Amino acid sequence: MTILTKENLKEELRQRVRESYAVELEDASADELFFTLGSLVKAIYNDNWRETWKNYLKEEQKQSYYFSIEFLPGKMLKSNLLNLGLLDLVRDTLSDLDVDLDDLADVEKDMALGNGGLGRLASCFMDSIASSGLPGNGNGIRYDYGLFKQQFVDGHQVELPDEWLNNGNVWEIRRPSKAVNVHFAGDVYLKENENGQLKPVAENEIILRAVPYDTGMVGYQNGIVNTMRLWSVEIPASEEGKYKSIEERRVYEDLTAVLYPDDSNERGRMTRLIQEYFFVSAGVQSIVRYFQKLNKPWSALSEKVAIHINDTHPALCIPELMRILIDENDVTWEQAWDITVKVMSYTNHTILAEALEKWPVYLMKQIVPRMYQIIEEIDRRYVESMRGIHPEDLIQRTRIIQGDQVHMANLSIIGSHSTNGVAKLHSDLLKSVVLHDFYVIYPDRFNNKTNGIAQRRWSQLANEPLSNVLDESIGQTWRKDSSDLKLLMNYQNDEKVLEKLAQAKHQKKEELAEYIQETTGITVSPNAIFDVQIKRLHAYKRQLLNLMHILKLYFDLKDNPELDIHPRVFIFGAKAAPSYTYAKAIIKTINEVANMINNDASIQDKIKIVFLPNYNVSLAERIIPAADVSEQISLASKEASGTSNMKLMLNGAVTVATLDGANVEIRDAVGDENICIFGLTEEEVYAYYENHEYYSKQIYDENPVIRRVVDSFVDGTIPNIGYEGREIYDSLIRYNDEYFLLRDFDDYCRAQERIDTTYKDQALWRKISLVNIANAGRFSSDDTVRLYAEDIWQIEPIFAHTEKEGTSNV
Ligand code: CR6
Repeated sequence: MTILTKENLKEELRQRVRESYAVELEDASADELFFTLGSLVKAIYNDNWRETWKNYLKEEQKQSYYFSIEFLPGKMLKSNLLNLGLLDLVRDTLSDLDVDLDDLADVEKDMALGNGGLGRLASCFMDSIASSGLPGNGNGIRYDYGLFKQQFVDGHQVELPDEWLNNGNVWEIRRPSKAVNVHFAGDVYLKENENGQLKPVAENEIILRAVPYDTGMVGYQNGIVNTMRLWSVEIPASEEGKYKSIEERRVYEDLTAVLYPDDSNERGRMTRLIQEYFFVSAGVQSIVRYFQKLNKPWSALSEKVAIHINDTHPALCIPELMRILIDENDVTWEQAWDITVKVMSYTNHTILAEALEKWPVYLMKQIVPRMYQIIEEIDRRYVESMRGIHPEDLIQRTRIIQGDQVHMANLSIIGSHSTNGVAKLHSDLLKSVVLHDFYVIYPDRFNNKTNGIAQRRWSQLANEPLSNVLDESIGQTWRKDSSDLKLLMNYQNDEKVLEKLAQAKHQKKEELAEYIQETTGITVSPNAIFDVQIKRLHAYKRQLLNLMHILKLYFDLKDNPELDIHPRVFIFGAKAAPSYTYAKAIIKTINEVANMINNDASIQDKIKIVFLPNYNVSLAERIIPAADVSEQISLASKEASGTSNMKLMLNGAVTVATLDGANVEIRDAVGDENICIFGLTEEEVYAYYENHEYYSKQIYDENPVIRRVVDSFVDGTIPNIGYEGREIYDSLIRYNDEYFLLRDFDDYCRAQERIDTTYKDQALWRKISLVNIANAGRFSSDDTVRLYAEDIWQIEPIFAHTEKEGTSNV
């Protein structure tokens, strides 16, 4: 073991490049260098990884397992280096070799095994759990293809496969010795065994092998390395003979090929259910196997293990643990149920009814017959236990099996000891509206855990200029403890610090402007306001409201070219689900409006629109540090939390927001004068629902500005759109504007005017921006996971190695 220096780092790299690729360091390609460096970094933390899990075992530490069908870590090289305390050393060493670390880091493909906020949150949690020294692990699926790559062809979204594994994945370790079998389908019936117990007997099952691929989750300079375990499917050797054709085999081999297969057809839905049971069963089996090593009675399981169900996709954890306990280990139903409820906890991430998962009974019976039998029994006992305590209609509304559907949220709540929402408002809405029935039954199970972000990635990695200014002004403690960002409040009136912050922002805007030029050919000025909306494309998030305001501005400028507005670049990043035609129509329309306005010389560059394709974690890292304005404009009550709002705030963007999701808490953190709030409140939205008094057509008829904007979608103003414009028009007028865009439009435009006026007063703007950075600390996922650990999982930080031991040895 030697202490790492530039010299021996170079030597290590030289040796490894020779061994792996038979070239000299100086001749290695970027790919070769990346993989060499990656494997060296892994070798550096492997000792700590082994130590960490051995310690857990030795100390019999209670561990939590975060089951999530999505993880979105993005690129890992720089974050691992940062967390190991090696970023500067490696950067300097490479620079001696004329290699730029950032170029090398770009070689890594984003690990994009998620759709959006939910998956990214899971990865922020992984980072924070390790960084807080908490014994917690991830459990998910190793998809061969990540979220599709988005391209625009003639303004339309086109989806291309994301072949992220093509060149291999340097971070993962395949562990065939830890593989387990997962059983699907077949006929399952109960038969008495020699001891008089009823046990399931299965015939004609399909057995698949789940092979884990482990990735180290490196804690921030604390010597802790936890595990994210992702499962991949294989055909077990014993089953080889069963498949008659390659096609038949292929169906099962492809099970973990893609993330979220299209669920609009039968085949897709089926695959999705198989995926859910696959990673749940494999994960729970491996946890139980670990527990058995401890030689404890089953009653101790909840003292050693906490399983978290991230949204309902892993809800089968509940019947699966029951199955293992009662079928395989002879635990009584009553005891098994008591253990299961203590072990499980659940997070709800949405109030949108269409996103609450339900499975048809016939499909469950077919694919996971034993799970279905156990769910039936859970349901039967639930109904029985509630009779006489609660009214029958309440029981019927909350039971798991209703008609021909299995309600996964109901299963998750009934089978766990904790249900939480992801922001204060969201958790309140769960209690008062969406899950009110359950709140009546289990008031003590409900709690809130406001989301957070891995602040190190979104400040130290993504925004070095800002980080340097922070170091110079408030010292370095914020790097470990983001609540120290508060110290920046002392510099609200310090011209020097304000100026340096502005320069840092300008530098990131220049970099983004360059990237925009390279990737889209659009020239934008870093002196313009960079106004950013980055998130999945969904009607409730109201990218269309943003576009409508842009069109209004455009018409204002056409009417009055001298209109004094500060130049603005509206930047979008958003993917639409492949089958979501309305969202795709909005993408096409934004792209066509962009073409129209960007090429209209009479606008004199006062407005530019840039829709950057393929929004992902890496692109977010470019955009967020350069943003002046953060658009968080969902209809109040619809966005459970949002997390880009937190990342943008941390980088000094000023938020234009409805009082939705975590925006409410951002407002509380910075005060009304440092955020631009507009629009209906959640109470007002619900009042409309109750009174049925919303008529978008009336607003349209009475408001000429709105009429002009809405008409432009269908009257030929915007070139090259056809049915897309009609679809948008119809959604607003014919179908009565489900997300109240017309109602919020005027207020939104006023908010945008406030942004314009404030930006022109640079002294004021800079101060507001500073206040946002200074108050972002409370949205650190370090704090969020600590609360999960204390309130829900009941796990404790382990004794961490000292910094030296943990980070700088090879
Ligand atoms: N789409 C919420 O909509 C929240 C994340 C993470 C979402 C979003 O507001 O910030 O989860 N919900 O909690 C789901 O995925 C179901 C999301 O990402």
